[in-house]
Order: sequence, then structure tokens, then C-alpha cells
Amino acid sequence: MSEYGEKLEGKLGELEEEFAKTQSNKATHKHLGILKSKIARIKKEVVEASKKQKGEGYFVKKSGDGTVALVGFPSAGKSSLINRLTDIKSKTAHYAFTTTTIIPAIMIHRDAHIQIFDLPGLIEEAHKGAGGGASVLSAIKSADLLVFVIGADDRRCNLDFILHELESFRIYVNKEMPKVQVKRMEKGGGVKIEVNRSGMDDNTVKEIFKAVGEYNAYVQIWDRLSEDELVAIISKRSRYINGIVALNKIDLREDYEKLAERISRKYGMEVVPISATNSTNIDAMKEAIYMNLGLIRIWLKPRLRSERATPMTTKRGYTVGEVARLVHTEIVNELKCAYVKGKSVKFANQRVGAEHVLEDGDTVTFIT
Ligand SMILES: Nc1nc2c(ncn2[C@@H]2O[C@H](COP(=O)(O)OP(=O)(O)O)[C@@H](O)[C@H]2O)c(=O)[nH]1
Ligand SMILES: [Mg+2]
Repeated sequence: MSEYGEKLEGKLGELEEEFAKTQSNKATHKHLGILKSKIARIKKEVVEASKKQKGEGYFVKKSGDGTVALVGFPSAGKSSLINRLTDIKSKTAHYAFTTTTIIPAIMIHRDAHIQIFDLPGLIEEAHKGAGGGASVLSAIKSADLLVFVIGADDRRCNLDFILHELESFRIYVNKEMPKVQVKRMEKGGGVKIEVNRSGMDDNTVKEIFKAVGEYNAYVQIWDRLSEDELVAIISKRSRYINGIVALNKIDLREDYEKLAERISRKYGMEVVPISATNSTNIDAMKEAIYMNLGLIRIWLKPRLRSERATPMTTKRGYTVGEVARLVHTEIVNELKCAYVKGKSVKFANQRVGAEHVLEDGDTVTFIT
């Protein structure tokens, strides 16, 4: 082993020893103390957030097939990008801390109507903290997808900072929501831990539940998660949202492809290199948004041959029955079967049942 390797090994041993020591009761006690103060802080946050909903903050009126928030530093090109993606001028209102309804611009792609908004000043306000950022970030929670706009000329390219900021407001990007099941129990039953794969010990988990006011419950935690995550999940304050990157201003940087790859690898996110001012790759950007919202388009065809099929936007994974329900409750009640043409079937006009999962581009004829 090299000298350097030996040094590393020694350091590792030290660390392991230290770790073993902190498992002692005293340390656990201190740890629980820290935990309690954390929870107190979160409780305060909950109260403040509920106050804010009345007077301050942003409200995003939702409609259409999906909602997208653009997130990025000032001058990254968010407004320019919105203007390229949509015909309607971005109507993001001023952000003095008064009640503000954000009216998102609409992007139309493959017949889907997708709402897009950005929050001027988000990042500055967020790190000032003091509640201001919280009310701004609450708007982000209404989004189905985040697009991080980064200027390719910006040497900082600080996605770490942005993601960290979002996590401090319990917004987790490109992470699966850890599975936590809570079943209410009768009064006096206490907190019973049935499954605990959290990585925390049972007592810590119980403390957390009591701190957020859950005294009687059966608890199953199926995935590893942090204290903060658990608190946020049981108090229903966390959001798990998918994110992609718009690497903007590629006209200003020759080696943008390398940068795009580096960002994609580091963050495990899809990166679309664009230039908002030169209109480069705008269609690819639209397509990436559409795909990452999990949207598909199917065609509804009436039984009569003479009638044309009409397009409809749904989510990936929807069945014939679910789509029928979206069209009309009468159809789903009387549905016998459907004839499908397209990627989800082996041959054209294959007869399928309500459980059949549709795919992008399928043509469906309901038989009632
Ligand atoms: N060279 C270049 N400049 C851009 C591009 N996109 C935006 N800009 C410029 O960057 C500045 C900030 O853009 P803006 O859309 O207002 O950024 P926002 O603060 O994120 O909304 C403006 O001067 C834009 O003209 C681009 O793709 N290439
Ligand atoms: Mg702007």
C-alpha cells in the first residue's frame, strides 16, 4: 500500500472510532436535543406559512395539462426563454410582498396547454430568508416540473446552491418520495413502529412523530430518509418535483457541449443546450418539457369512419378506462372494450379491455 493509502486508512479508522463513541447515550441525548430544536423551528415555519397564505405570497392559478416553473439566477435568461416558448408575453407581476396572483404564460406543444411562469428575484429573496423566500418558494410547490435556467457564460453555474436552497424549503428535485405509511390508531395506543428502514433508530422516529403531534399511529417507513424529510412528509409540507436544465446562452460558449454533459452527469438531470436570443433548440426544449411532465397524446376516434380523430393530452401510464373517465363518465360506465391502433398494441385495431395501458400516439375507439 502507498504511503498515501496508509494515511487514508488510518484516518478512516479514527473516524470509525469516533462514530462508535457517539453512539453512547450522552451523544444520543444531545442529538435528540438538536432534533427537538429543529422540530420547533419547523413548527414555527408551519404557523408562519399558514399566516402567510392569508395575506402575503404568491398564488398560481392552475389550468391546462401541466405547470412549469423556471428557476435561475437573475439574467440567466428566464424571461427571454418564456418569450420564446410562448406566444403570450410573460405576465409575472411585481414581487413586492403583497398577495400576487401569478398568471403563467401558456406554451402549446403537441396540442397540450402547458403553463410556464418564473419568479423574478426568487434566488435573492430566498437566501435572505426571513420568510420572504418562503412565500416566493411556496409558488414553486404548485409546479409539476422545474426548469433550471443556467447561463453557459456564468462561471459559477451554481446549481448546488439552488438545489440546497430548495431543499431547505422541503422541495426535493428528481428524488423519489420516500415511502412512509401512517395509520391512525385509537387514543392511548402510542406510536408503534412496524417497519423502520429510515436509518434512524425507533426512538428518534417516535420523538419526531410526537413532536409533530402524532401520538397514536402505526408507522411504516420503507425508505432511507433524513429527519427533516420525515418531518416534512408527515406534516405534508414536502414536494418532490422533477427537474431539467436549460443551458442557455450557448452562443457565448464554444465548449457548451462538454459543460452540458458535465452538468447532466453531476446532477443526473436532462440538460438541453439552448440560446433564447438566437432561438436555438427551442423545439427540443419544448419537447423535453413535454416528456418530463410525463405527457402523451392519444387520438380519440369515433366509430364512424367518416369522422376525424381528435387529439387528447393525458399522462403516461393511463389505461383505456382512465382515459374513458376523462372523456365522459357515461362512457366509462358503459364501456365494453376499445379498439386501439398504435405503439401499445401488436396489430392495428386490436380489441383491448379497460385495463390496457395506452402509449403516445395511440388511436382509440371506445365501444359502449
Ligand atoms: N447572448 C445571449 N444573451 C441572452 C440569451 N438569453 C438571454 N440573453 C440576455 O441576457 C440578459 C438577461 O435576460 P433575461 O431574459 O432578462 O434574464 P432573466 O433575468 O433570467 O429573466 C438579456 O440582456 C438577454 O438579452 C442567449 O441565449 N444568448
Ligand atoms: Mg426576468
